[in-house]
Amino acid sequence: MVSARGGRLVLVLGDQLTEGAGALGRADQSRDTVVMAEVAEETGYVPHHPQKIVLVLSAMRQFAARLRDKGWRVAYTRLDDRDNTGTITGELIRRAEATGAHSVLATQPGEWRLRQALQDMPLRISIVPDDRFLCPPDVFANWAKGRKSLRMEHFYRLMRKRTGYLMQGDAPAGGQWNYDHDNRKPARDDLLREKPMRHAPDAIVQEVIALVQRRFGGHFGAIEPFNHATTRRGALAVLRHFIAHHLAEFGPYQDAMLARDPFLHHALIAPYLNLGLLTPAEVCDAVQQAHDDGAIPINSAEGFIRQIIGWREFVRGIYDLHGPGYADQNALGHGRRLPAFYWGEPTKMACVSAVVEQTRVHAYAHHIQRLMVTGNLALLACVDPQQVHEWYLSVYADAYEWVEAPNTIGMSQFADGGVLGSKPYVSSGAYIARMSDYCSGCAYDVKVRAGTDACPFNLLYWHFLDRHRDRFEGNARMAPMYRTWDRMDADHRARVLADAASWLKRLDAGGLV
Ligand code: FAD
Ligand code: DLZ
Ligand code: SF4
Repeated sequence: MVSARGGRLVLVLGDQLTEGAGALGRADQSRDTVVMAEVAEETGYVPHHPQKIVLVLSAMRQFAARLRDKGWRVAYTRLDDRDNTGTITGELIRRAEATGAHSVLATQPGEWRLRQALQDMPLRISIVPDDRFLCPPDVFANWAKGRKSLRMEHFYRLMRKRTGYLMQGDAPAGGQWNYDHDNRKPARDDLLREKPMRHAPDAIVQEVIALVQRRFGGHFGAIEPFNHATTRRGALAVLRHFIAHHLAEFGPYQDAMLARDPFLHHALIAPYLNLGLLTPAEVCDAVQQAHDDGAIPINSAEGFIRQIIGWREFVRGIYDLHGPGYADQNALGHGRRLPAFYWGEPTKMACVSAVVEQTRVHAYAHHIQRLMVTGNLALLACVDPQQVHEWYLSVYADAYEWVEAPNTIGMSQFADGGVLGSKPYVSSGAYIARMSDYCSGCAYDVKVRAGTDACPFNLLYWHFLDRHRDRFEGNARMAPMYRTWDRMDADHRARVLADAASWLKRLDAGGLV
């Protein structure tokens, strides 16, 4: 393919599938060539869940077809093309030689790894900001400058004022910034709860499923049934479905967990936001509109908008601000191997088993399942945070390092030493018992606090606090837990610690725990 005279290569990565944004928004259709490439380096930096690979490659192929229909010249490399160099930069160099293009226009990649690779490439490159985010990096950096600690809640208020979502003049709609106290209800099984939309794989998706089956069939995770949208039209339909059927109940039930309903009232849009098939602005506009129309109570509208303009933008800001190496941190010095049950081996813990199984089948778990079940257990069991990070980056359809690492390394594992959260998210089994129906089907007893029947979360919780006493005792939010522990009978405390140690020993020996 020969580029028009003076034309550039315009790089579109697999998670930059947004028309009119970043480099695409600045490209010249009459002269430039869009470069998209399925490459081994991207499909192989972690053992991605097969559904995630199918999703990304299918969405890339659908997007390239749409660009061509709209008159763009697209140089597209398929994973099994014979001359595929295996890397994004290799493909850019190859396309530059083939087309005679002298320079590359790119949107800043999400990951530091690729940002570095593009800078090191022997081609002239111009990198423009990723303007799909609502908070430009300099605004985040200015907000963070001089602050002793970075807390999402403070950043979120700035974002409410900047964007105007759910604002009445300078005041928050309804009089409060945050309605979380209305939002902690456990859920019940409900056959009438609307189920997720179905997305029948079209010819493009079926072809990619066959490719992924051949090349990545051995990875953890079921390939089929594959039920993700792969086009913008499909992603918009998921957003509309969520707003029509689930948003009103999103707030109250966002922390609830049910063994037989992995999705409850969650939006299921993170894969599409992260690929670029939806933008955060249009998602929030739609939620604001639904609230203005009177269909959505403020606690649900606020709870949802906070996730997008608060948490999502906040973790992006933290990742950008920290620089490369965010995921390498290990502030608590944890080193245990990630237990085999994270990869589907059996466990007696009903909660962990249910979350891992739905992850295998759907490449999905909602926030509280990630944070308070699998994340909580890994932290309590002192698992090496890099192995935890690799797991989360692999197994979810929405996982990209810029969003996954702050959530895992920071929020979930406290491995950044408290940059992202003021205290570690650890809990005993009581929290899981309150928010889910897992415990009724478990071999362990959540009410038992010591002995072989005791819920491991109960044992490990105190073991963790005891082990990290020096670090956390002085933390105002943790001090009450140490007071509770200290008030317990000394024999009981010794027994809990011994039982936790023997549970961990059985775990390390590969026993069924
Ligand atoms: P909903 O619960 O319906 O929430 C709506 C939207 O808000 C999400 O689609 C997402 O875009 C945004 N959101 C909510 N919470 C967060 C958050 N903490 N950080 C960023 N965005 C948020 N999210 C990812 O997109 N990719 C990841 O790789 C990822 N890894 C995570 C790892 C751990 C250990 C934890 C605790 C959380 C992680 N999250 C990640 C955040 C959250 O779990 C997912 O965004 C959410 O479960 C996606 O499902 P949903 O679309 O149904 O979200
Ligand atoms: C996740 C992913 C996968 C599995 N494959 C590709 C690919 O073949 N080509 C591509 O351009 N992007 C892919 N991606 C998304 C990238 O890994 C993503 O762009 C970087 O992690 C930066 O966020
Ligand atoms: Fe999980 Fe403990 Fe409940 Fe079992 S008893 S499901 S391990 S919280």
